[in-house]
Amino acid sequence: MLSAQERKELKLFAADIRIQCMEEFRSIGAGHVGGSMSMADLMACLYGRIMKVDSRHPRMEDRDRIVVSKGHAGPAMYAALALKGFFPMDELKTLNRIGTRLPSHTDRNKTPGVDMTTGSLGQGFSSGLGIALGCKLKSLDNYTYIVLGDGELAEGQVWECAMFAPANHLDRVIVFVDKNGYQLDGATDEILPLGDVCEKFESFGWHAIDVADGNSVDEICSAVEAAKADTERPKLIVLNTVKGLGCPAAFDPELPTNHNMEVSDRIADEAIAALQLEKEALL
Ligand SMILES: Cc1ncc(C[n+]2csc(CCOP(=O)(O)OP(=O)(O)O)c2C)c(N)n1
Repeated sequence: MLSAQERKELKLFAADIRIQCMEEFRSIGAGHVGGSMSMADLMACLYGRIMKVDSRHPRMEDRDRIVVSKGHAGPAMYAALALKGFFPMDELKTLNRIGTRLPSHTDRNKTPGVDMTTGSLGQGFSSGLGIALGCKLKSLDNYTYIVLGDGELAEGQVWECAMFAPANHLDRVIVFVDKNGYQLDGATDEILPLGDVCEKFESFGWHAIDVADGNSVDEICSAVEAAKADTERPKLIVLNTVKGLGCPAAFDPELPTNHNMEVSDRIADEAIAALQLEKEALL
């Protein structure tokens, strides 16, 4: 359970991640707002409390590994990494520009703190399990965290992974599904209904946990604690989140989708002002 101080710090961190995401998008005029903003609280919990990582030694051998398989949400990961000192804050404004270390989709060869190159949906899950298997074979004392989107679950590869992890006793794997209900151009359940994701993974041999409010730092941290208490099975945590949370323009009924949207100065300023108010209310 989080203390009041810990809760406040994680919420402030999440608000800062969202603010920096908006600055990144503003710098290039557009971006994957929806899926970056929906997982900002998860990034805050992982980098603010859960993960064993060191900005001075991003390749430390026994660090926890993280694969953001929904690689288009790289901007949220970059914001967390910059705020934690993995690279200078100024660099956030180079998002997706020629020569940048911050491409729109995460790249392990470019960005300090990024463990796997992703973007082709489904593949990060396989890579993450391969990393976890490697860590297990080396007897490293660490966890591998993998982040999937709910639309990503439509990839056939995901279900190969669902079989692979329990069969290989990957008990130090925690997979999050950022279940924000939407994918690129519509509602996930209209495009390919998922059914009961927890029940499906349980039937494959996973320990699955459904988190009602996946944007709550308390609920995210409690779910990870509960997951770690099971030392036998791989874990899946479904986070019911809101796509675009923190960017009012993402909810404009005229906007066909907030998956990848234009971000003007007006849109960025409006979001940042609201997020600053949210921070002030916490202080
Ligand atoms: C294999 C593959 N097919 C299609 C795409 C194009 N694509 C990029 S993001 C996206 C939707 C992803 O939806 P979801 O996983 O729910 O992500 P989120 O809503 O969290 O951003 C699609 C289809 C891709 N990146 N990879």
